[in-house]
Amino acid sequence: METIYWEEEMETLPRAGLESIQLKRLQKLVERVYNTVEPYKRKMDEAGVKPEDIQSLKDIQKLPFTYKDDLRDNYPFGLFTVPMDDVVRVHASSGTTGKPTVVGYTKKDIELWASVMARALSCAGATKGDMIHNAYGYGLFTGGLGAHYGAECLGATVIPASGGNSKRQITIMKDFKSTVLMATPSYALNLAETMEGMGIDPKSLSLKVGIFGAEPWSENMREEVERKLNIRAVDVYGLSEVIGPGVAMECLKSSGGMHVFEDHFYPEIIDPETGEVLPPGEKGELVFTTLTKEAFPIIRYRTKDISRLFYETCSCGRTLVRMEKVTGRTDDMLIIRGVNVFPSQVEHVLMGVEGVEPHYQIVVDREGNMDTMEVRVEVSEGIFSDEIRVLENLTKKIQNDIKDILGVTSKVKLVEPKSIQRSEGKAQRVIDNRKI
Ligand code: DLL
Repeated sequence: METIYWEEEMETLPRAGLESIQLKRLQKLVERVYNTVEPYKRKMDEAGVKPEDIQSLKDIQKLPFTYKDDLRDNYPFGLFTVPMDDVVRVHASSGTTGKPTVVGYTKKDIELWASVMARALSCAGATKGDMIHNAYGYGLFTGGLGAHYGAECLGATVIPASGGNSKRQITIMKDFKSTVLMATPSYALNLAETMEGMGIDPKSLSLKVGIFGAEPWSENMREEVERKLNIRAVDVYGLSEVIGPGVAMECLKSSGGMHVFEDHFYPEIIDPETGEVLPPGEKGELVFTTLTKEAFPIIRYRTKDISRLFYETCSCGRTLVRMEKVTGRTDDMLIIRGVNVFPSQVEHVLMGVEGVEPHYQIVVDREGNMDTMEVRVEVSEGIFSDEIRVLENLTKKIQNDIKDILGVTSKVKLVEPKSIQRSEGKAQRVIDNRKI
């Protein structure tokens, strides 16, 4: 397959050239933020760093981190660097824990966002000839509108489907001959299942590729979605605090990892405990600095997402650094009787077992002083009506696999097909009753 670039010059620049652009942009950004946003100035003064101290890219390490709490403390618009007259759009996170975090964009920011999303779409081989079915939710969530503007910028045709109303979505996908599907991976699965229920063979659709993100999904889940929808499935990463979708994107040739559009978003990997920057290839917390955003730039934002960075040139020709698939966050790690468990590890185990469906939930509770973990997973139709012995063996197998791979004892409950709530956006995989 031929590689398509949206901004070839930037994407294939030798690293020295790229780094010199990054440094110039960083210096300008720090100067502007220091002089326009009081909370940034205060934090820099406390750390004893001035804009002129940024003489090399490495000097970024002198700058203080920004946390989600900084956004909350300055709710709603306190970290914006331009007058509200210049802000043309705001988005916000759902704020399930505390106040929502609000982000803003100037006209130029919206253009930048559209262009990075167009670059992301190109990584997946999309062109102006494509019919892009956008099932990311439209609204305060950045997924829907972010993907939408990117598809338009590319010159493709976009179907603004949003989440929900799955049967109608499938009819539209079939009738309009959608070639690209954009959705959360859990909603893509929901669509695949609805399609099956409608008796529609995915091979009869025109879909070629799915661009899935906004939540963690394992390699096993990728295989499942690819098989069920008869497509290539690629990963897109982003977060509203940085811009929304379009921060990084997997290409069709990469043997793993998403290209970070680092001429705009400067990534670092740090040790989440000490804050020290880790060498390339080491696993840690992703930190981002936006180099070119106007209304809401952010410096050294602690994403809590766990990843690694690889600087080798990809076989697609892009010189942009790649970030490993995000499989967990520093704050979604469950500690079950002292053992660290990531929901993605449970997903990995489940997807490797024959007879179970990719619909599961992890319920954590406390009995006396003991943590308990119950994994509820749907079994396939055939298995559910099988003899009790078959079900018992399957339960034991899952329990043993979880114990072997994760090192934790869990209860396993096989549940009826279609009994776990389906996602129309980001799936809720964990119910932690200990926090209630
Ligand atoms: O989820 C932006 C987005 C929309 C990305 C559509 C991709 C597609 P937020 O709602 O601010 O923004 O959530 C950001 O979601 O810090 C990660 O924890 C998680 N996340 C996003 N993309 C991925 C991914 C959007 N590809 C938070 N893999 C991030 C794993 C992801 N986690």
